[in-house]
Amino acid sequence: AIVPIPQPPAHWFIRNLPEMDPSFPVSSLWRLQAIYGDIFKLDLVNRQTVVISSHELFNEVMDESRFVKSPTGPLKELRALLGDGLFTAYGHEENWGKAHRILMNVFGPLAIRKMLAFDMIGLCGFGYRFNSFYRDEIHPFAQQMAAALIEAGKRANRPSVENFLRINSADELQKNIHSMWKLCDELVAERKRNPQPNAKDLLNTMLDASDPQTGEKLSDENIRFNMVTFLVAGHETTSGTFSFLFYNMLKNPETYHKAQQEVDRVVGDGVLKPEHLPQLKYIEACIRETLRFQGPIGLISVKPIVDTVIGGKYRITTDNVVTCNIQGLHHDRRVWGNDADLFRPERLMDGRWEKLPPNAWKPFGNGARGCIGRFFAEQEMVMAVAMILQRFQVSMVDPSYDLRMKSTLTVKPEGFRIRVTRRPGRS
Ligand code: MNH
Repeated sequence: AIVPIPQPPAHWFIRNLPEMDPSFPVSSLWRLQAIYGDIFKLDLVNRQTVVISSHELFNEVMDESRFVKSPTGPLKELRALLGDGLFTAYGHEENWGKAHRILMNVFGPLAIRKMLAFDMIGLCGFGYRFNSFYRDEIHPFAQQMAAALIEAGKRANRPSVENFLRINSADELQKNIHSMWKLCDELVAERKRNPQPNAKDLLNTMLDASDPQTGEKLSDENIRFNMVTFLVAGHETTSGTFSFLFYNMLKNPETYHKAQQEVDRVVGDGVLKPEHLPQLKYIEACIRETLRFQGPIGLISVKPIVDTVIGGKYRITTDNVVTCNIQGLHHDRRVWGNDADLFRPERLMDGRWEKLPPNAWKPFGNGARGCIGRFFAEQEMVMAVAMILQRFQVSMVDPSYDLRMKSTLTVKPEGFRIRVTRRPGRS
C-alpha cells in the first residue's frame, strides 16, 4: 500500500522554504533527516523535492534505467555560468553526449607528472598557471568563482521575489560570470594563436577532437562552458577534500602516523614516482574514508523517468526531484555498522572495499553522470598527500578545534587552520 511521505508543515505562500538555510542548504537536509527520517518531502515553491537518506532508497534511485540526473536548484542557477557544460547539462542535451564521448577517455591518463588543486587542473587541463603559491592574493578567477557559487546556492533557496529584488547581487553575479568567461576565452584564443601540438590536454582535445558518434566538434561556446566547469569542479571539490582529510587525520593521529609511515616505507626520501601510487594503499583508504565521512558534495538530484514507487510504498512522480542526501547514505548504520560516525580508513582496505554493497559509497555521484574527473582527482590527492607527509609535519593551530562546516555550494570546514613545518632531516 502507498503511504504518504512525511513533510514539515508548509506555510502559506513560502511553503517549506523557511526550512532551508540559503547559506548552507544541505545542512538543512541533515537537520530535517534527524526529525523526519530516511524520506521526507519539501515544497520549495518552484520545485517539489523528496529527500532520501538511506542506502536502501539510494540503491533504488541510482538505477539509471529508472532515474536520471536532474539539474535543479543550485545546478539550475549555475547554468548562468556553466551553460550546457557537462556538470549542468540536461541529459537530453546533445552537447552533453558530445562532450562526454570526447572527454571521457582523456581524463584518465591526463598527465599529472610535473602541483593547490586549482593550479593542477589549470596546468594539466589548459596549460595555464594560476600560480597561487606565488601571489599574496587569491587569483581573481578563484574569487569570482567562490562568489558565484555562493550566490547560486542562495538563489536556489530564496523566494523568487527576493531574487528579483536583489538587483545588486544579480549584477555582481553577471560581472563575475563575464570575467570568468573572459579568462577562458583568452586561453582558447591564445592556444589557437600558439598551437601546442604535443600537449595532450583537455583544451587540445576539446579544440581538435570530433565526436565518434556524430563526427561533430564542440562549439566554442560549449568549450568555454566546459573549461569553466572543469575549473569550478576541479577546484572546490578537491581542495575541500584535502581540508577534511587533514582534519580527520589530525583528529585521529594514529591514522596520520600510519600514513606517514607508509610514505616513508614506499617512497623514502626520494622523489615520488607514478609507480609508487598503487602501493600507497593506506593513503588511498584515508582519502576514500574522508570522502565517505564527509565529502565536498552533499547531495545529488535525480528524477524518475516515469511515475514510480520507491521503498515499496512511496510514490514518486515525474514532477518530483529526488534529492539524495549523501551524508545520510554514508552514515547509514545498516551498511557501515555502529561505528559509522568514526573515521576508520581500515574499513575500506584489504578486500573490504570490494565487498561493499552496490551504491553504498557515492561521493563521486552515479553512472554516466558521475564524476568525469574522478581518476584525475584520486591520483592528484594521493600524490599531494604523499608529498606533504613525506616532507612536512602538519599540526592543528588550535588542537581543541572541532569540525564546523560551511558551504560555498560545496561543503568545507570552516575556520580550520593547520601549521606546516619541515620534517627534520628532509630536504
Ligand atoms: Mn566531479 C560530476 C564529485 C573532482 C569534473 N563530481 C561530479 C558529481 C560528483 C562529483 C558527486 C556528480 C554531480 C551530480 O550528480 O550532479 N568531483 C567530485 C569529487 C571530486 C571531484 C568528490 C574530488 C574529490 N570533478 C572533479 C575534478 C573534475 C571534475 C577534478 C575536473 C577536472 N565532476 C566533474 C564533471 C562532472 C562531475 C565535469 C559532470 C559529469 C557529467 O555529468 O557528465
